[in-house]
Amino acid sequence: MVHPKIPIAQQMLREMGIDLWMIVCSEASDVHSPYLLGVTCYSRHAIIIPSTGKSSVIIHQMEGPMVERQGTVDEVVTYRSTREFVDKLKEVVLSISEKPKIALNFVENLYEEGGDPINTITYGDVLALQKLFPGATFVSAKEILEKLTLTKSAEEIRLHEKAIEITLKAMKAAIEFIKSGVSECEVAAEAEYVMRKEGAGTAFSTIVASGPNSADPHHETSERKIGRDDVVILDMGAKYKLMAADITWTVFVGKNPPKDLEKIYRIVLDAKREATNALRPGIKGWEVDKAARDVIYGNGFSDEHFSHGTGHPLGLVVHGLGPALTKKEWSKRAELELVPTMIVTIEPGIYIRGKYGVRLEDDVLITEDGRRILSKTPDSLLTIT
Ligand SMILES: [Mn+2]
Repeated sequence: MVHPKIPIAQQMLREMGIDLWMIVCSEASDVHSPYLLGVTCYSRHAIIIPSTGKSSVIIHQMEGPMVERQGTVDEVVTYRSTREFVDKLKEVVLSISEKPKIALNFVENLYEEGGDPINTITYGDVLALQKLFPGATFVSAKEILEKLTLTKSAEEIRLHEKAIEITLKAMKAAIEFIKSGVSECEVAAEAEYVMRKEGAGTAFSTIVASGPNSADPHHETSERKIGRDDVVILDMGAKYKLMAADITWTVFVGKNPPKDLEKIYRIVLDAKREATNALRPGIKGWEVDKAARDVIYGNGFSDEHFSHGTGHPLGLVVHGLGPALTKKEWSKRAELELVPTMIVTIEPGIYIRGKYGVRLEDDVLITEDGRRILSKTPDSLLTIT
């Protein structure tokens, strides 16, 4: 069966007066390729979706059969040489139009508007396409990709739920593995081993941040050995059939967590609850962020301690398209509204430089009348003895 979202893309192409949408990539550099083909391909290939008529992919003969078995595009055209790739690409595109208007996966005004996850076509590809199709005009496929990936089908929601279920299993296994003397990377390996065994991959490289490292929100997991009285932040996400999870827990190694740490944990928990309760269709990204930030400000902390946004949409990549759940001053996308069937993360944190940090992150589905929490952190600080 042709991918159910291809007819939606074609409808949009017609409305926008665009002749075709092309995804061209190699080495699995564009996640929208496996999304539409149903399988990850590494050779150079071009997916071509015309505004009317048959979708096709031009792909190396080595990968053609597996794409054909997926059956998500109408036609699989195979090539053997680079010369043949070019010839067949020209043939397919020029049969659609002599002077085609082509949508590509890039974003205009990238630094102002954001949208990094879809800004995947390389400058080299663009130069090659301009040379091949001198009569063509190239426009951004941003709107199409937003429409296709921001909101989820029932099946896609089910896959996200499965990714979340696997992530929670991995989280629990990793926490059970933590003891004084094991390194951050050993804990991360334990989590990722569980994800692999459960049929998933990783949506991003697992973050295990211990002791003072936990004060860096995006700490790069190191060989540091975890010791007694360390705070440990674990931020991980499985990717199951391209759908991601993103979950963060914070734990303490030792019997007696300091009182100020327990207090911070409760504040972050309160901030997470307030932001989660604010979630509903129509609310703007910054309004959700404000609900969390007000709790954190109200307890004497500032943007210096909570240096990132409250959350983000979960897409085909971890930081998906659409509304940013952050301050208006920090992103234009914070003005965008939440819509039903989106999945967002809620992940407030407080970081005390040189000391420790606390971050708690859940994944939440936006429903027609509110929200459904898909993953939930523990209600109190877990202590590992
Ligand atoms: Mn996240």
